[in-house]
Amino acid sequence: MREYWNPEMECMPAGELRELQGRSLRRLVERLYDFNRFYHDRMRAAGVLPSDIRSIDDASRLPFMYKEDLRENYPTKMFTVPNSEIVRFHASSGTSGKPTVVGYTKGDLEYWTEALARSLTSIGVGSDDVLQVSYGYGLFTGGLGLHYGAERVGASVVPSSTGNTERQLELMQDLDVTTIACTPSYMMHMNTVAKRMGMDIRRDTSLRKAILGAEPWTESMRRHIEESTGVRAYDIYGTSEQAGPMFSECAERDGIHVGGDIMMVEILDPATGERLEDGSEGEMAVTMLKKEAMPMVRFRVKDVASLMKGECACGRTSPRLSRITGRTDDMLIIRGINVFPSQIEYALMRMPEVGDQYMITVSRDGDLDHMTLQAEIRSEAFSDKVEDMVRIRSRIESELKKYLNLAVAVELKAPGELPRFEGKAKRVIDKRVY
Ligand code: DLL
Repeated sequence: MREYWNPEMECMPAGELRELQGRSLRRLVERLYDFNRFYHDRMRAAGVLPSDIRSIDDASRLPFMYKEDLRENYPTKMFTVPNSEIVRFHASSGTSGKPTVVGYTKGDLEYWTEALARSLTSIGVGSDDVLQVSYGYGLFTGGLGLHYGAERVGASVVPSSTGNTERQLELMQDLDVTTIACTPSYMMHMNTVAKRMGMDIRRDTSLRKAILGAEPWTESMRRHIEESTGVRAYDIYGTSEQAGPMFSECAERDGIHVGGDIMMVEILDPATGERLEDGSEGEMAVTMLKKEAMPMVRFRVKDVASLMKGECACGRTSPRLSRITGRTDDMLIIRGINVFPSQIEYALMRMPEVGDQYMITVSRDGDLDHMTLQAEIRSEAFSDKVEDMVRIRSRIESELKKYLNLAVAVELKAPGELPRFEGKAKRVIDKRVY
């Protein structure tokens, strides 16, 4: 079993890494300035030229990028390579009706897979392991990302994707799965279903490790999962704009190791955009140093975390990220699917029967997340006939399913029935306890 996948990069002295990052950043910025109208204009507006970027310390002179920029340039105007070089697309929820589309060149798939090979090796997953990938395959990056990373380290992959939990558990048992990759809530759900089937994951399977991410979770959830299933659980992080899942904790489980040659992380004061010191919590901005198709420079991820001080006992010198403790925007993650309240509003606004007032409640029933939407009906559309109301409700439910790719239970309300707000409207109640 290898200790490090890429010791040269993972254990590079800090000074050398900064130099490498500086060179990569300079190259990236030169390319963007010359070949992409968006970046060119942004840099000019900020009064910065590629020649101003001499080292990584100059990064703070570069303008930020936001998710809204991706939306405005939907679907591919941010791409900096010809279409012939794109070999894959993924997509994630946008803040309104359209998703964010991410394109990948062969080179992008390469650094993504490399990042995952490093992460899996650091967790101790290798050719003796059978890895069940229970993240969704498809437009979501979790399934295919873990899949190729696991193949790269020589693990045997069970590409079971999400759903059909009983069958997944049978496969886990029959194929001697040692490691699972899924969301923490799906891990808990699997355990509940296993119990229902008379199966004890600890006793009846070879599962010993779980690579969990794609949604917020906490140390108490980790303890709960470990105590109830006997696995050792590791945190893995990434976003589709970065490529997908990429960086994880190592066996020490003392922070998420970020491949500094691949991604530069800054922690910012969300209000001022000023860079904060290591150890302070703030909003992440990431610069993808190797990304080709759709570069990200100082992209405001909206996740809240800190960069950890000191070095990890595992010997890797790479920067370490704390757990993600929250977000600076209102994005919800429900069953691993990102949902912006603005998307719901956008979908509702297009339905003539629906009024202006709505309320979203998210709860956890057992281990699964549920979303309920209460929506006021316009007086013109309101009817005493139950069948009319049922028809409207089903239509709203199916429209929301189409927009969000998520089942939402809808409750119709009479005009004036929902609370009004004098100040800022509070339209989301999240009752989940992490
Ligand atoms: O969730 C990629 C991923 C797949 C990560 C599988 C890990 C495992 P998106 O759908 O773009 O990509 O969602 C990204 O999910 O900005 C965070 O808010 C949240 N998130 C991801 N990992 C974690 C984590 C994938 N370990 C958004 N802890 C991010 C907390 C996480 N939040």
